[in-house]
Amino acid sequence: MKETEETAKRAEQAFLIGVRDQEVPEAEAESLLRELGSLASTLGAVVVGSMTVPLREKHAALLLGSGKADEICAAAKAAMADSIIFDRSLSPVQQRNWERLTGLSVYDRSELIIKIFASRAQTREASLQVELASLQYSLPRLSHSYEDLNRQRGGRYGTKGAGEQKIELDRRGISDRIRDIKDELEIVRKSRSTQRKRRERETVPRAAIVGYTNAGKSSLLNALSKADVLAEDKLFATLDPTTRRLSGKYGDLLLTDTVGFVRNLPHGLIEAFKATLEEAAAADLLIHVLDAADPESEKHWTTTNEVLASIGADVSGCVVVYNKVDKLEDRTSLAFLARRHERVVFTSVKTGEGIQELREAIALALGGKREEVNLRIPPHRYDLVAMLYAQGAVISEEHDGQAYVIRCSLTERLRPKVEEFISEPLG
Ligand SMILES: Nc1nc2c(ncn2[C@@H]2O[C@H](COP(=O)(O)OP(=O)(O)O)[C@@H](O)[C@H]2O)c(=O)[nH]1
Ligand SMILES: [Mg+2]
Repeated sequence: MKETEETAKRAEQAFLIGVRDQEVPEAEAESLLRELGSLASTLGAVVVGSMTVPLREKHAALLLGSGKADEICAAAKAAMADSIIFDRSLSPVQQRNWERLTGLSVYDRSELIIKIFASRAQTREASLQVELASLQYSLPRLSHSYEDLNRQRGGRYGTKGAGEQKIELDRRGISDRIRDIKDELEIVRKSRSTQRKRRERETVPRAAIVGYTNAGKSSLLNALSKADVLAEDKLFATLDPTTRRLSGKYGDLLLTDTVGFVRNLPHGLIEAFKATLEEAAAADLLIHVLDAADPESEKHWTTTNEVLASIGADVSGCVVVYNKVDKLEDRTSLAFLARRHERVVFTSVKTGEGIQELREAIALALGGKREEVNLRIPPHRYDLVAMLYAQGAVISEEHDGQAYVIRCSLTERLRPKVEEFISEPLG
């Protein structure tokens, strides 16, 4: 029992296996492996080692030859790994064989992605999409592995309805479940407006960080909140773990890290991905992070915007961030990029360059959507005055004998709350 508790507290230690073959040359295999590492850390795992192996012919039992398999097994154990994650699809049989061989939890890229989606799904729709994807895409593997993970780690993963229940389902039960999910999805989609109403009640502006996995989204979120002492104290338990609250001269803001885009996302996962992204992407401001040193970043820019547009996100006025500029030997291309985007910041989390500029760009972009007004608030509604102060919206306060006369700067979110007390709009 004690041992289980300790395992549950410790982060999963993952050993990653990249695979190169005729279709995936060395350089691409390495970059896919880096992406896999970033995905693993998104799930909260710690990467304790990795290896890229050549695949000349596929072996039915273990994908790789038994000599390579033994080598991987030894390396993973030496690194004290709890799990081995393959960058290539494993069949259910191969997965089982690997687990028998190593005694560790073994899974592949697709399953890792589904686990991330499951852990990030905030809405009913997203949870359903993730469950649907997991049932359709790789059920035998998943059911087996969720069961395994739940046993090993006290049910930390897939706890949002995507995992546990379906283990008991037989094949017929599964197709029934798929039909039920599709029915429920229809209903949930129709009631989307309810979710939107809930969001409108939030008063703090929200910004979401989007972009490809490995661009540095989580690093930037950390860097931005670290520079802000207040942010640490304000890590409210009610916020989901990917959201931080920042404070600044323009008032508070919530900054959300989203599930990153993934290269070659399996088709069956696209809807689940969009649903997971949707809630965050409805933010007041999008911060689009790109890897300045990645030759593919131009392509990533286009794909990201296309997907965001398809889920109805507002990509206009977004803050574009080219991160990892420390990796560039030649910076001449940045001048071109600077002209190309309306709001662009060049950053390096590694050196700290541009982080302050980014904070200002975010504040400015959000501030641009503010409106200055005069309010006359009666004494019995002092709660509204207090709320405006809490939001950092108050510019000046006076009392004219009957009411509080407040000059303030309103966000789109705040406006409806105090609308009836607006006495005169200011220029
Ligand atoms: N050289 C360099 N590496 C960075 C920078 N920002 C992030 N990284 C690294 O890039 C990898 C991916 O970062 P992460 O924040 O996990 O990316 P995410 O997947 O977009 O959240 C990590 O190994 C980071 O340490 C940067 O500005 N410069
Ligand atoms: Mg991340």
